[in-house]
Amino acid sequence: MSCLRIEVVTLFPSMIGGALEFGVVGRAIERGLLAVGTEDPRAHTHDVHRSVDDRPYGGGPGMVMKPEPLLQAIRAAHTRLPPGCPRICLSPQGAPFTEAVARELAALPGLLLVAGRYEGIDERVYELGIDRELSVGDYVLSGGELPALTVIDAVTRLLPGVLGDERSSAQDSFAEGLLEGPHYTRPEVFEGRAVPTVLLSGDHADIRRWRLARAVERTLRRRPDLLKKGTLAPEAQRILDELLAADAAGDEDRGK
Ligand code: 21W
Repeated sequence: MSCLRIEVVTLFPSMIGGALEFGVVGRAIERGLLAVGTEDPRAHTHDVHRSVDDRPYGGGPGMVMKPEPLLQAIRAAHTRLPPGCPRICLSPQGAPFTEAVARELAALPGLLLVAGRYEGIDERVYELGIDRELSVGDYVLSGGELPALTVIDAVTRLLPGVLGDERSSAQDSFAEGLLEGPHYTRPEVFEGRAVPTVLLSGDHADIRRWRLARAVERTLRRRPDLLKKGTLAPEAQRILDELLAADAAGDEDRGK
């Protein structure tokens, strides 16, 4: 049984610890599949005020994380990991964090995640103590802790033994690269809305085809960007072609 070790450098260690008690990640830790530690840069300050930030050279609004305590915290945390583990800073300037990146990280024995606060981090910390930068999306957050937790969550789900066989193999290859279609459970009619009858039919081939069609349709309407890579399974591509042909016919009828 392999175990992934993650160290998080953060000014708010309890924000990390508190979020890891629940659900899939909490169970992975209980079962020894994941271990998470934290390191607080404030523990590496020596002045009376325990300062971790300072004013930006060149002026401007906000504060910048000072290099000394942050780099010392990174080095202290890195020594608790197997040799060669990547030091990753969560940063709005980072490369996009994707499922492909999560798979890459889940194959490693350890990760060091650096969560920043304030307007930014002194550039020399990146030069001396960071191997790679990741962003979780194009919006402004107040710090790197929620992105660090996002990475931990996505990576943990990919560790062997964390999800049951059922859920890990459930995503069948036909539906790869697609959004999921709708889900239903009891009752059969809820506030006048019935469950689609195909799901009650017991015809598993029919159900699978219907689910794939709903997944393709939803992806086309909500996330057409996901379909521009030409990586659909042949059966999914055929459904997409039919939907696009139907859309084109509809446009024609409306005189477009
Ligand atoms: C955000 C620090 C923005 C500095 C416009 C208006 C880590 C993050 C973070 C943060 C700025 C990630 C500004 C997506 C994120 C993170 C803190 C720049 C402030 N710009 N992924 N105000 N979004 N954010 N200046 O924010 O540390 S990964």
